[in-house]
Amino acid sequence: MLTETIIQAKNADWTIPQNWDRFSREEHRVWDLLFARQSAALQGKAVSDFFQGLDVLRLSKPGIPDFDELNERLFARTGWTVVSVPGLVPDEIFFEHLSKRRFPAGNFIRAADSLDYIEQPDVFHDVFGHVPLLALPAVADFMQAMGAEGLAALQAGALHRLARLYWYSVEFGLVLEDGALRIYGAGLLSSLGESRFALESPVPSRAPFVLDTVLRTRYRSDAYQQAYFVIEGFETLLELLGTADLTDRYPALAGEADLEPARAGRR
Ligand code: HBI
Ligand code: FE
Repeated sequence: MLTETIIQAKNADWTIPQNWDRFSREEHRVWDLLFARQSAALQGKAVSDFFQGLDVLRLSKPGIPDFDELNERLFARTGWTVVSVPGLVPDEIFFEHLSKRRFPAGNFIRAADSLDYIEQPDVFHDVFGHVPLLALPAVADFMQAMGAEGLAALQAGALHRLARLYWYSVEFGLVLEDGALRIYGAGLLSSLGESRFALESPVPSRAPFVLDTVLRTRYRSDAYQQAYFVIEGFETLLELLGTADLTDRYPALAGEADLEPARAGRR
C-alpha cells in the first residue's frame, strides 16, 4: 500500500488514488463534526450560492466524500472534478489542474484534537471550502480562467500578483448580496474563527475590489487577514478574468510600490 502510494505520487500531475476505504472511522467522524459545525456557523454569513452548492456534498455515505460519487454529481453540474493529491503541489501543477477543470484536494484530514488548525490545505478545506461554489457555472468558469492566468503569470514571472488575486478572491473574498456582506472565499468558509472575524471584527479593512489595488496588496498566510476585498457578484470576477488581460498589467505594476493590507482602502 505504502509503495503503491509512493509510486502513484510520481504521476506527472501529482494525483494519487483517493483510496476512500483507507480512512478510519475517526477520520470520517472529524469530517462529520466539521461539516455540521461549519454549516451551522455559516448561516447568515455565507453567500446563498454556497448553500445551493452544498448539496453536491450530501452523498449516500456520511464522512469524507468518496470522490467517485462526488465527481458524478459535480461533473454533471459544471464539468469539474476533484482529484486527490498528497498535499501542496507545485504552482504549475496546481494551475494546470484548474485550467482543466480539476480541483486538487489533499488526501488527508486534520486531527480530532486540532480542528481549528491546519498547516496545509486538507480535504475539509479543499472540498467543503471550494467544491460547493464550483457547482455554480460562474465560479466554475472563473476558476478555470484563474488556472490559465496562473500559468500565464508563471511565464511572465509575476506569480506573486496572480497569487494575490487568488488569495483575495477565491480564498478570502467577500461579496455584497442584497446589500449585505457575505463570505465566499474558501479560507473563510472552512474556518470557524475567521468566518466570524471577517464579517464582524472592527480590525480588518473591507475595501471595494479594485484590480490594481488587489494586485499590489501583500497578504499573510499565517494570521487572520488585515484586509478583505468586496465584489458585487461573481460576474465581476468572470469579466475581470475575461477582459482585463492581466499579463498586460504586470509590467506597468512593476514600477508601483506594494501596498500593506492594514491600509487597504484607507487612503
Ligand atoms: N496546492 N494542493 C494545493 N492547494 C493549493 O491551494 C495550492 C497548491 N499549490 C500552489 C498554490 N495553491 C498557490 O500557488 C496558489 O494558492 C496561488
Ligand atoms: Fe484553498
